[in-house]
Amino acid sequence: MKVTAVELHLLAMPLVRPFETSFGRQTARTVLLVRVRTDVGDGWGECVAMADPVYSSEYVAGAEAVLRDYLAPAVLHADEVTAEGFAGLVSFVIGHRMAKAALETALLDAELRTAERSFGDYFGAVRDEVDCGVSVGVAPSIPELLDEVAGYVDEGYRRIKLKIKPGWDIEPVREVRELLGPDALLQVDANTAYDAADIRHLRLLDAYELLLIEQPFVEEDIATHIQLAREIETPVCLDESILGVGVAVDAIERHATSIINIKAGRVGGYLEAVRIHDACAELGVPVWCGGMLETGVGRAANVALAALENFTLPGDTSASRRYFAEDLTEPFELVDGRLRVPTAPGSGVTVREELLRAWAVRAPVILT
Ligand code: OSB
Ligand code: MG
Repeated sequence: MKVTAVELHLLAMPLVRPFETSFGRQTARTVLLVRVRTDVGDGWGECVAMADPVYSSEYVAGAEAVLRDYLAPAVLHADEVTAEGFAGLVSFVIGHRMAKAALETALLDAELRTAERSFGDYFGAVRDEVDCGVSVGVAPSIPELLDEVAGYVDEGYRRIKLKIKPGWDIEPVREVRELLGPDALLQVDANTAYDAADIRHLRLLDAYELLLIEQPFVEEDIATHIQLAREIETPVCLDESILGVGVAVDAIERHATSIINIKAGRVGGYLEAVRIHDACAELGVPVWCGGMLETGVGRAANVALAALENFTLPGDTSASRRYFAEDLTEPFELVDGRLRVPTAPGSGVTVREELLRAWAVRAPVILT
């Protein structure tokens, strides 16, 4: 197809409750959306970069600059563009995976809408609904944490993930395990807040039958994850470290991780995400779908990805209302702890253009 325009939409959407992690506290989601206009139709992609470079080095203003100055011109100057050819077209740009993922997804959406094929069908989905978990931020106090968790349990979430950091780890885990009972699925995510000196302390988590501990150490430090995995019974799961299929296979083979969190944005797009899924399946390593507080645009694609065979653990694919009072698309609603995989062409969801305007931080940048 021929790309005729790339639009960059910048929105601010209030979160229904603040989300606090070891790297900071967010009260709103700054969302960068990409729309491609092509000779066969339009497509949307959501950039998962956050407002500040605190989860990874990418951030919204940086992603916007790379899209505007490098990625959009590359697709606008090409005579023929396909989602599958996109990575090759922009391989001269190092990194900036979240920016690349957003544009690749928009291209794929345009392509599949034209072909009348859904993301799920294209990725290789084997189920029509996916088990959902919920990621629970650091709370102001233990009673408030227990209240929040109890609310999610009532809503039907099939797995709870607690954000942890030094000073907020063993006690909240102990209390939540007591609230949930021994059989409930419970895991923790440290977002790189610990270092090798904390290994003895982290071993205290073994008392609580956790599904996994996610990314305790900085993203480039595979060695300390290997050391922890040797010394702890709780499975170690990498998030931030996994930037592509090569790193994933390497980390698995070196026993740094035995479960992988797949986020398409972090690895450069859904095509790479599927490759990681396939490689993990071959190695017998289960995966689950991570989240980045996406709107319905990104959530639709995540849910389709989570419907692949080897996504055997519930994902951070929560319902729209866990994040936003009103979603940018038709809302994703939990039924019996699951979300339905969209079946309409492309992402299967429709952007509500009046909300796009209502929540805009500035007029869209239109590149031609
Ligand atoms: O580490 O998984 C993470 C949100 C923003 C950035 C990083 C992470 C998260 C979450 C929330 O844990 C996942 C979600 O509900 O979208
Ligand atoms: Mg994480």
